[in-house]
Amino acid sequence: GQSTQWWKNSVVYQIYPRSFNDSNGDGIGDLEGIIEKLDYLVELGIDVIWLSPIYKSPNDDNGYDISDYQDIMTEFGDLETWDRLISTMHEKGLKLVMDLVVNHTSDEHPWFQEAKKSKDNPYRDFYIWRPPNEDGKEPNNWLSFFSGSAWEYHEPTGEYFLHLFTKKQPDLNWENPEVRHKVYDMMRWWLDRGVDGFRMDVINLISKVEGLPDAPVTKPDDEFQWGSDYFANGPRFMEFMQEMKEEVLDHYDILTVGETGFVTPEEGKQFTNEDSGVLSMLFQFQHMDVDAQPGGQMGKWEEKDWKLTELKEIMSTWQVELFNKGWNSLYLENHDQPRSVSRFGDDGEYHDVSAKMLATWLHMMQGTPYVYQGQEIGMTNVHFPSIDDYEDVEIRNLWQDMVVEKGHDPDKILKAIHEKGRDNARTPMQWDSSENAGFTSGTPWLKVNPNYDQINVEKERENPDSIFHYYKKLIALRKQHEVIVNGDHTLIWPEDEEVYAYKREHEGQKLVVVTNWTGETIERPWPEDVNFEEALVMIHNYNDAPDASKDGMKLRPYEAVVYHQQ
Ligand code: TEU
Ligand code: CA
Repeated sequence: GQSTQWWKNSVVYQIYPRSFNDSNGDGIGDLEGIIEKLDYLVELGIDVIWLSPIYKSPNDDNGYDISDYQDIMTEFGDLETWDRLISTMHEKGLKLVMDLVVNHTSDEHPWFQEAKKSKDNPYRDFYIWRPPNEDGKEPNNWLSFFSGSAWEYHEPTGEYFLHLFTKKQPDLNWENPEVRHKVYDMMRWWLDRGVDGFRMDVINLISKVEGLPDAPVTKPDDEFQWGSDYFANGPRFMEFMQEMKEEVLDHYDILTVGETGFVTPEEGKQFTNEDSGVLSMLFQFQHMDVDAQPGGQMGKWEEKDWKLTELKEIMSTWQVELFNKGWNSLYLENHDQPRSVSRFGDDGEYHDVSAKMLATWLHMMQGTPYVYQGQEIGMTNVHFPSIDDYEDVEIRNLWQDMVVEKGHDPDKILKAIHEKGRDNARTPMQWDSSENAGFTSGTPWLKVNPNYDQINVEKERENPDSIFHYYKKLIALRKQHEVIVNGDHTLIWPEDEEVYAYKREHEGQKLVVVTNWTGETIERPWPEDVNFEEALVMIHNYNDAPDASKDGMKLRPYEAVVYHQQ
């Protein structure tokens, strides 16, 4: 390939367009709204924008159900606006990464519209169809990511089609070379239009195990079972990706990031390997599962007590395993995850320091950091009082399945939604303290978080000690110190359940990152191989100096400090 690996020095900002900025008062964010805010992102210092899907879509899953890959969602604008967006971005030195959703299409995509016409339609084999089983039921017992069976019966042709997500998101049949080549053509079309890379949605689900065997019964009371063994990292995944690489990726100097749940560091190393790999980097999910019960997608709704040492084990394994072999992406939030300050920090008393602590902890690691819109101002989870306030199809299906059909306690399910629901990340961006947080002059498609008068961009920009200005510093530091990009990674005090500390080293430069994950003041010895006289504070999340001496340090609630020694 001709990759210059520019993405190793980059920081990416994710925009969920529907919730970012509405330019015309219809309550829905749009491309024009993004153009209006580009200078804000330049000020923050990021290099790349990853845009969640903006293609034509009936919006069953907010754009992750695409009905035309080569046109823009009506609510978001049109291709002319998109051209203006990317050219304005390029003028300002920003790159654009688009979402590539090719495990499935919308059922309103012309391919599916054709496919469902008859069994011998030329497009039939673009999707995965099976006749009913012997009992006239679903072809297998697979559970959908979004509750219920992963199969939907199509009466007129007497067959079921597979949909790992909603029934309006039929899975494409990647075994069919025509499907693959249509996808590659479409990718080239966007790349030739100037796109700087792709974030590949659930890309490691594209190859399913032959015969689509029943999943093992792990929940005997449930009708459908979690089948990821048969659809994640499937037998032909690497082959398909190698083909995509040869036909498309290798011909452009781009960033590719695979959204790959269910991958281990070993697989991650293979997928992102500089010579034989197929992606610049990937999103692993092990750290996002640290507070979820095992057993697949539904596990996230069940609370789990977790220990800091578990997170250390996960993160340091990724850091160490991929060092000089592959490349990590670093994230704590995206449009599918709850807000990190609510989840891992403290969104009450210690809101500001804990948001800064988490940012420090993440941004000082090796990899490409991703900032999700609103993370840079410490946006929090939302606790809507009623299920009717929620829009997300995963949440709605969960409610239908658990409360309406199975009779579970609604309060318990609502609580789980407050903790983990995807709409936590999707409430409109909080720009200022005017009505609807300055997001729209109309009625927002999803309610704003009522704390917008406290937490918003305008306030954050005015206050030099804000989370926003802290993010700016962190992003700038990465550009100034090579050790942040290239240093190796060693855990300090791996058994510690309260303090997460690690060391980065590169060509005589040393960084020591010390973060307190509790709301208590705690004492620790001065880290062993750091010279107290020589160590300088590179960044620190309290306004006064850290309380440290040769003999030890006192860490206040959620305190984070980075020492630099050269
Ligand atoms: O998400 C894939 C995925 O696995 C999600 O179901 C994720 O685990 C979940 O949202 C967290 O519980 C991608 C997109 O990011 C998501 O928005 C889409 O709904 C999904 O694919 C289908 O395209
Ligand atoms: Ca709009």
